[in-house]
Order: sequence, then C-alpha cells, then structure tokens
Amino acid sequence: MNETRHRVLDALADGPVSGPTLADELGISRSAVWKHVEALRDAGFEVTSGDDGYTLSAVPEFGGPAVEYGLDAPYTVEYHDSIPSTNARARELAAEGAENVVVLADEQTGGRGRLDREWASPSGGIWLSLLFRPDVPMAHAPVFTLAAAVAVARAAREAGVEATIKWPNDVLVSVASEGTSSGEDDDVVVTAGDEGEERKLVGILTEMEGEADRVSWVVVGIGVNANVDLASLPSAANPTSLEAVRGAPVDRRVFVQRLVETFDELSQDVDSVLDAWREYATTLGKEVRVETPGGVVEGTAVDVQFPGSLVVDTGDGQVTVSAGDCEHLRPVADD
Ligand code: BT5
Repeated sequence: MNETRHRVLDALADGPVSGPTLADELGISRSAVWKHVEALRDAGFEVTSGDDGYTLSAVPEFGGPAVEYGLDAPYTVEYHDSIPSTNARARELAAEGAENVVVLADEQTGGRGRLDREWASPSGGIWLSLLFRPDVPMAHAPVFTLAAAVAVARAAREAGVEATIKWPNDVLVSVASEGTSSGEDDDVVVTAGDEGEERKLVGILTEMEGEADRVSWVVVGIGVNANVDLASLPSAANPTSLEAVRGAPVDRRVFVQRLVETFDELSQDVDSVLDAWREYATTLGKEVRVETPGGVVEGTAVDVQFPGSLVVDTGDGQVTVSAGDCEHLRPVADD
C-alpha cells in the first residue's frame, strides 16, 4: 500500500473526517481523496460516509492491504487468492532484486516441502514466504528457519494453541485423541504437556542464494494449516489445524502480522533465537532418530547449537547434526 493511501486509512480509522479536511491535511485534491477511499473499498475496507465525513468501520478478514494495515515490520505484502507456490514467487521477486516482501496466499496449487515433497495448501490456510537479504554468511542461514519456527509458535500461542517446535522445521500440537465429554468421535483434547500424539500444524522451507561469505537473499516459506478442511490434507502426515484445535477459525490477518513482526525482531537479533527456540522445543530431551545425508543418528536430543544444529547424545558421545529428517521415538518404558 502506498504511503498516501496508508495515511488516508489512518485518518479514516480516527474518523469521521470530511473529504475537504482530509485533502487539506494530506496536501492532495478532493478527487484524489475520493479515489483513495474507493480503492480502499475495492480492497475490502468498509468505509461509511455520513454527515461528518468518512469513517473506517471494518477491515477485511485477509489479503495484502488488510495485513499491511497495522503491520509493525518493514515488509510489503504481495497477496494472491491462488498461486502455485509462494516460495517460487518469492524466488522470482528475489531475481528481480526485491527485498522485504511477504508473498501471501489463501491457496497454493503447487506447494512444496523439503526435497520437493508435496505440501497440501487448500484455501483457508496461511501460505507465505518472507524474502529478505540479511548481511550474514551462508553458513548462518539455518538460524532463520529456527526464527521462523519461534515466530509461528508464538503467534499460535497468542491464538490459544500450545504449539511446540520439532527440530528443525516443524511446528506441532500435542493432542490426545480420546473423545471429549460432548461425545463427538472426532474431537481432540489439547494437552498442555508433551504427552499425547504430535500432529503437524506448520511446515517451514528455507531457500537461499549467495556466495560462501555472504547471503544474497533468503526465502523462508511457512505453511500454516489455519482454517483449512483437515480432510483435504494427507492423513498419513497426521496433520492438524489451528481451527480444529481452537474449535473456531483463527483471525489470519492478526496471525500473519504477529508472525512477521516476531520474525523481523528475531532476524535482527539472531543471538536471541536459540534461547527462544529452546523455550518452545519439544525435541530436546527426547529420544530421536535423525536421517542425515551422512547416515542415521539415534540418541537423546540434548541441545541446539548456532546456527541451528541438533546435538544428539548417542550414548557413545555427542554428535552434532546440521540437517536431516528427525523422528521422535516413543520413550522406552522404565521397568
Ligand atoms: C515442510 O516440508 O514441512 C515444509 C513445508 C513448507 C510449505 C510452505 S507453504 C508456503 C511456502 N510455499 C511453498 O511452496 N512451500 C512453503 P517437509 O518437512 O518435507 O514435509 C512435507 C511432508 O508433510 C509431506 O511429505 C506430507 O507428508 C506432509 N504434508 C503435506 N502437506 C501437509 C500439510 N498441509 N500439513 C501437514 N503435513 C503436510
């Protein structure tokens, strides 16, 4: 949204304000004011006009202008109702020289996970990619995946969902699958601890380009099952959604704003990322099996190290794993 339109919107939010007053305040013509008001209405903002002037009476549920409005982070938002993949689009923008853009979509038709796996992205989700150009060596880039996981876990918690992070790139919710007292078979009960079954709420895919000593761009793709129909997600992946856990749809606009704001703060202060990550991690202390490019590592996950490696105690010493698919193993009974 351009600067003047933003100022018109701010003035309407504090309204009522008359067209002539607004024109004077912003140093633009009355017809320009009218055009901005019409453009805002087209974007879904409800602007009422009465005797005292214009007033903003409702903000759209989702979309680019809606997310940009009130966003406290230096990102512009490019919104698509439907797009093959926000990561692919962000990479295109990177090639054009863009930076600090959030590509956001309601639906993806060709969403991708790691190793080119499919990522189901039906309408109602939050599918987004953050494009930015940090001044760091390539080797530090994994810290941004961890920062994204923290940002999304925090936004989920603000929305009332106790999300936890599984190394390196999944955000999960622990649920017990017994029915609730309502007697409905499919109900799930959210547990505060780490007992119960872990279901995948979010996936993160980070891509980048640069030279060894300097990143050119990073694209952090985040897929959040927000208000999606669980039946349209691959059941083998054991997915869940914010809506299913909360029992009500989440405000996607606010969720994206919190996510982007927290991500921006953490990415400016990468030293704070690991402590924040440890706070939400479900992997630490668990028995894990990590498939790495160099083979399988099994043991207890004991810590995470900058820029995002997992330290595993194999019983035969500690091994540091920088990439791989991690599985949480069921703890062995104590007796
Ligand atoms: C990931 O890969 O978890 C990263 C997913 C990143 C998706 C975002 S959406 C915005 C941006 N644009 C893109 O095109 N991608 C990013 P991975 O760890 O490889 O997990 C992939 C596996 O998760 C699949 O093989 C399925 O088993 C499972 N899966 C697919 N869709 C899912 C969903 N919506 N919810 C939960 N699990 C899913």
